[in-house]
Amino acid sequence: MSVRIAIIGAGIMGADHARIVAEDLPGATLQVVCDAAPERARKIAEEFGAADVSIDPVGTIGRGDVDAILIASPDETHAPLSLAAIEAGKPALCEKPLSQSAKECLVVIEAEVSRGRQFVQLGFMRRFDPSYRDMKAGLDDGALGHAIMMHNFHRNVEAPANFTGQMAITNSAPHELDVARFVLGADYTAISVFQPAGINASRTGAPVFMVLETDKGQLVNIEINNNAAYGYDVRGELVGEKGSIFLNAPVYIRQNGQLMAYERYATDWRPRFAEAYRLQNKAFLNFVRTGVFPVIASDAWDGYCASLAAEAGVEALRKGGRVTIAKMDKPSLYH
Ligand code: ISE
Repeated sequence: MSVRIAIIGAGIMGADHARIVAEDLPGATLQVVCDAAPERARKIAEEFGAADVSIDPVGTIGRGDVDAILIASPDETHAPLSLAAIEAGKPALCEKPLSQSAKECLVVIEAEVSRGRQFVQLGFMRRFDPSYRDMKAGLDDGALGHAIMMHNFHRNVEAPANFTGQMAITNSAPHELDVARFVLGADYTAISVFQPAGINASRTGAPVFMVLETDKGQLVNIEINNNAAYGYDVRGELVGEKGSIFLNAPVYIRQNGQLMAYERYATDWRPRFAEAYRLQNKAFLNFVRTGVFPVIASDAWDGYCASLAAEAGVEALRKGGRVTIAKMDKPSLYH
């Protein structure tokens, strides 16, 4: 029987997930599209053939004709709706971040622990991206030797109007905070955050530069530049004692003209990570079917670790200097 999925939130990511479920996920049905704005829900539902629409997220989660939830509503609703899914006993794929507060992530963790199973898969889709996957495999097979540094660049064309300065750390950087921790198999112990001199730091999407230290002694740097102007550009390099691995973005053509060769950048993250989203959602469908949590996916514990590092980053930005990161002991539910 087809798995009936409800999508909560019909914004950019909700629409993209609706497309994937409707067109690229055999065995899943787009059952309900729910959004606070009914016309937005209706538009996406009509475009991708959903059976119904709603403006009530918790009511949608509880419906008898819904088997699994995809949460793509604004950041501050992620944890409360994840809790509602756990309460209803339904698996949820929740967009990142799980919460902007590590304390709130712990509430989700406690809810899963008290039920003795995992329900929430987190949408840190880069773990499914083939370039990060191969980077991790290159490290794990020993070819690089011990990993010592990881460089990360995350650039958007233009920050959305609702983006505050801090959101570079709490909304954009969690991708790198999660994927670097995943690739290195390490945890963060401290973070320092810098901004270039002479910029208006409160400006929407002002650049931020972070340096993290891990419990294996590695250094991880992350540049977030949400107003890079020229294109969506995510780069990374993992440096080991015996070599290094660069990420390549999928680029299918190189154009020549006017004595120049050039490649096109995407306008945002969806084309760059299209395959990662597809594989992530496929893994979620398998999780719903089998109850076995996907080995490489992020879970509520990973969401907590990313939020803890982001919170420390916000503090480091505010007061300057280095902030240590101390996490709780990991409950045995999470591997
Ligand atoms: C956004 O929320 C995302 O999730 C994108 O993947 C990222 O590139 C962007 O910077 C974030 O703000």
